Amino acid sequence: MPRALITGITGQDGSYLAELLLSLGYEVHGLVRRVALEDARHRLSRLEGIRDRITLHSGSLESFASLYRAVQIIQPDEVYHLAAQSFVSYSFEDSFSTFRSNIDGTHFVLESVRQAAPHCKVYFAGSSEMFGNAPETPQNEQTRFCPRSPYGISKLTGYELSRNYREAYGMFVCSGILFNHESPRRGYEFVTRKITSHVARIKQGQIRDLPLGNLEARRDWGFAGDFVRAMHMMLQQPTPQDYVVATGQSHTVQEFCELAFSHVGLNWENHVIVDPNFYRPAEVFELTGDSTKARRELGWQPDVDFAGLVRMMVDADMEDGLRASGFGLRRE
Ligand code: G4F
Repeated sequence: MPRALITGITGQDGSYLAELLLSLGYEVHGLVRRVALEDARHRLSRLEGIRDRITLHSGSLESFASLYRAVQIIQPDEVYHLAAQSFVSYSFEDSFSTFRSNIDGTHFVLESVRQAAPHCKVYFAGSSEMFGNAPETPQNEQTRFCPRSPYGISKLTGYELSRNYREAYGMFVCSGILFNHESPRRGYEFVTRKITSHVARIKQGQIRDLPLGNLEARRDWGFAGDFVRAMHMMLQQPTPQDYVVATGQSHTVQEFCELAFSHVGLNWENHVIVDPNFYRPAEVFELTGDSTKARRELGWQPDVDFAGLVRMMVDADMEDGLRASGFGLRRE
């Protein structure tokens, strides 16, 4: 039975990936912060359905010793390094801690594997934010990186570290350059979940408005459940390589709003307020991915399209709202 260690297992991607690996017969281990183990109800909520089938280990991206210990004890065949400070806006507020978690954390994971389990394969979660304001659209593996945030810089450094460990030590390390991927498990700070959770609360009469920043920003949004399949596929290839993973279709924040509001019979223009507080010091205006290589070499393709994703997220937030207010329970 293959053994996998997932850092960031409590997050959106970590939870989908853990479910996928379990379904493929893996023994799944996750690295979580000690506080998460102490507050399991909230912090492990995404793992609810699989909690008794995975093994959690306490550790932190800030501690080489804890990562090394976990890798040495588990002796994984595959490590998926997903843990990070992943909110771009916050990286402008505290670039120092973003660099510590995302750069040192990645370095610690790579070095732990090199020392304690050198034959283990490693997946590094790169990001389309590394492209920033790229000189071409769509972006592929050859496009020049031009990050526009401390987060993008930190991910680019992690990507270069991964490449260097692959070349210098012959390790099997792949970076996935994933474009935006969303789901009902997305954190509320990201624009898609912010929109769908507000739409549900507006529809259910709890609030009136949705304050947003740049409505013109354009992103290539896919479904996280589709994207974690690509992570696993990369580590099953004969040689380690980096891949862009994206739907190839991009939409503006405004288009996301239009679709989300209209799905529940509302007009977005009656509720969305542009609030300059949500603008970023430096914006990435457009990201659209060209995942030809992943489609050709991995045989990967997404199942959920943009409209399906928006509907899935709004429906889940509507259901959550009804359940919280008791309507859902009464209806059952
Ligand atoms: O949802 P976002 O915060 O995601 P962003 O910055 O594109 O980054 C996400 O995707 C990356 C690529 O996969 C990941 F690496 C990263 O970790 C994260 O998951 O913002 C999307 C766009 C931005 O252009 C932002 O300026 O939406 C715009 N936006 C407009 N109003 C807003 C808001 N973003 C947020 N979070 N909140 C707003 O009110």
